[in-house]
Amino acid sequence: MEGYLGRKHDLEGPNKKASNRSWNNLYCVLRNNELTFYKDAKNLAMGVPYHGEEPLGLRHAICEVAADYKKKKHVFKLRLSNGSEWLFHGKDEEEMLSWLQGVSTA
Ligand code: I3P
Repeated sequence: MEGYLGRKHDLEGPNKKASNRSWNNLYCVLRNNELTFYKDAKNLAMGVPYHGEEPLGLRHAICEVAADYKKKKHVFKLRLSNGSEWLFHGKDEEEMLSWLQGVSTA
């Protein structure tokens, strides 16, 4: 699946806050157990990931509704096996839940 989500990097590793903590609206692509980010669909077509980032490997990742994050609605949290954590913001509940399901079953 693919589409736009807001993204915030919360933790870089266990108990280590990410340095860049701002929200970005990114074109997200879920394929082959990996989540890759692009500035937009055009950059996906050109194969140019956002800021040259490596894809996030979802093996052993944990994904759940971010019930403790109160500043926005429709946010889910992704914790990777290396301890890094990311927040994702969908435009509505349905979009958030479909990504949550997709990422959980990746
Ligand atoms: C961050 C930005 C984020 C904010 C974060 C700030 O500043 O305002 O929106 O997260 O707060 O550090 P900057 O863009 O200058 O990097 P929230 O929207 O969740 O508040 P935080 O450090 O408390 O996570």
